[in-house]
Amino acid sequence: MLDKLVSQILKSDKIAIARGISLVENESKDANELLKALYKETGKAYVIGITGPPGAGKSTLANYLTKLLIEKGYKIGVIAVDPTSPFTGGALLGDRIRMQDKAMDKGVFIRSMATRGSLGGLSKKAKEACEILDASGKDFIIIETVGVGQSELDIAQTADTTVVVLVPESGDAVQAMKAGLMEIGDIFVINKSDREGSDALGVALRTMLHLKMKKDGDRGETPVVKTIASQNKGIDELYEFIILHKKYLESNGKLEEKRKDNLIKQINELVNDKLENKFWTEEKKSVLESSIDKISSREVTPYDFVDELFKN
Ligand SMILES: Nc1nc2c(ncn2[C@@H]2O[C@H](COP(=O)(O)OP(=O)(O)O)[C@@H](O)[C@H]2O)c(=O)[nH]1
Ligand SMILES: [Mg+2]
Repeated sequence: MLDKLVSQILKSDKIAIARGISLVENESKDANELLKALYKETGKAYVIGITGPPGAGKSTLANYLTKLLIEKGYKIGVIAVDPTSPFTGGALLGDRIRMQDKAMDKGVFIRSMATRGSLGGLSKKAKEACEILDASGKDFIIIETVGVGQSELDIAQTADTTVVVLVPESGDAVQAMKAGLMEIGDIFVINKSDREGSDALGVALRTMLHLKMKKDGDRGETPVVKTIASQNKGIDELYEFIILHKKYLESNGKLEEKRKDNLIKQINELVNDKLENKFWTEEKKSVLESSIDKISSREVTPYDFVDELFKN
């Protein structure tokens, strides 16, 4: 059964891709086997991360960027990791593309992943979904995440190019810096440029990015692009900057370096998961449960308790 799924995914069959991602999402036992079987075929897609505050226009931007990439003849996968998306009433990813042109729908696979369980788990699942899309032969994969929590920043960081979307009303650039977005952005987008305050945000952003450049050197000024995503404006320019960044990474071995760093992180996470699962046997869990009162009443210290757990 798995063999068939693998070969269908490699043929870019949509239903098979969807099933594969469901296996990953549901933490099915087959998911690991599937990922193992596909691994050799991964590493070919270029991953674009789009992150920023809720409502900034990430989905709208992703939609038009997808459209542009499809028009250029590329095969695209889109993963939207947005725990808030069903409730914000924002643009539903993919709807616009589907409505505009049925033919365009062919080269694109779009999937939303919502929070089921922990966000940390979601970041792992999103990366695994990415591997499935990669193996299926997509040229570009776009991952949309809300840039608010650490694990979402983690997802954005695994992208080859990370696009940070800000809007005039989402507070100033200082806010973005606090959220850790300044550090991870390879390209900054000021969306909703039809609204007041976009020039001021641009000035503040450039000042901060200038300081950042002094710190990390050789790439030059980080690009800032103004867009009006809802009117499909500025997307061409964004695309140009993505390609420029891609060429920059590819030309100096940085892409390979970045991906190797990410692999080390991924392996660390897998080891941690495995160790944790192995460690917390049912017996240990019940020992913890029955000891918590003693620890809470200061009869036993957490430190001695853990030492004791490791002895068994
Ligand atoms: N005025 C204006 N509205 C926009 C622009 N881009 C997106 N929007 C709207 O902002 C809302 C949120 O967009 P959405 O793409 O769902 O944001 P996300 O939460 O970041 O994915 C939607 O109603 C969009 O139509 C823009 O450039 N200008
Ligand atoms: Mg969205």
